Amino acid sequence: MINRVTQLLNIEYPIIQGGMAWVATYELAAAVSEAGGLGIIAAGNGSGEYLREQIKRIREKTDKPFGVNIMLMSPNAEDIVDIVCDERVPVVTTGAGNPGKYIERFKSLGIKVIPVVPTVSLAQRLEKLGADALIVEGTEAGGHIGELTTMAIIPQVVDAVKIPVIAAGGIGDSRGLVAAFALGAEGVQVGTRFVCSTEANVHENYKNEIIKAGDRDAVVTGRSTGHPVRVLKNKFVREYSNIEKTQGPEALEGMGTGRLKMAVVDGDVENGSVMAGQIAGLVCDIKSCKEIISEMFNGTSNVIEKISLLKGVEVNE
Ligand code: TUI
Repeated sequence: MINRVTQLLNIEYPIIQGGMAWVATYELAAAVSEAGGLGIIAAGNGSGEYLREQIKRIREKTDKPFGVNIMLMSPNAEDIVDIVCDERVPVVTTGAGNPGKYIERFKSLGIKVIPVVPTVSLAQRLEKLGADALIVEGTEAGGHIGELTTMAIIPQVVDAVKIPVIAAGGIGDSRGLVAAFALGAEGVQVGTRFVCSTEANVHENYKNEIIKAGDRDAVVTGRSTGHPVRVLKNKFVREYSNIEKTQGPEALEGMGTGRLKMAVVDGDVENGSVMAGQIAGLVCDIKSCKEIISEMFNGTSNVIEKISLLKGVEVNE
């Protein structure tokens, strides 16, 4: 399959793996890249040394292209940018902020830049500054989120920019893939579905929480702090939400620190933060990254056949 996204990234299928902190290690990223997508190592809140080691390991495992996600709210973001440049990582995705001031430096080194954006205005600003493509993420996604839904924001950004748009948020199977392309996207970013892959180095308790989740279990916390985060309901979410309601956002300061690692690495899914998107209710098994990708792309003809009655519909006036 050839389009602007596969050509830009030198990959077989226009699918990027989400840059999920603690989850997106070199093991998952290598598996996604080997399967023909673009695997992403999440720098998260980690140190520069951690990232160097991850880059070294993915290069030992695959010679396919990969990327690094820079979480711009991280206190280490500047160091991470230096390492990405020093290592000449092929692709950078960014999240949780505006990467404008770094774009020129990445581009001068031949590093492709794909920022995650939640709005039309940021999309237009970053196109002007030289972004190669945009990941436009709807509020259905897990983790730190914007307000607009994938269905509403994708076509608005597609109409506002010329560079390729990659849709994210709520995409986990062939139907989501076809829907994203129907909205004008030329690629998809998938997160939650890849957490439940055999290759994701994630505690089995975390994977099981996603498998068990129903349609209303992925809820938004911390709206009052200005940094809303989508997570699966648990004891921590109940305590956090109670404090948010009764004492206000100031009382939440520091309460989230270390919680994601607690869930992903230690498997404490009651006291930790189990970030996942609204698609969690749709994920009910663990598959290899290769199976996930091939089922998504092989399933598109069936979906397109089902919607083909829309072709040539005429409404008499
Ligand atoms: O970044 C994400 N998802 C994340 S980051 C993360 S780590 C974290 N943990 C606790 C609290 C907060 C963060 C967990 N999940 N997705 C990409 C994304 N980026 N979603 C929304 C945005 C975004 C928001 C505002 C991108 C740019 C932006 O710009 C604001 C500005 O400065 O113009």
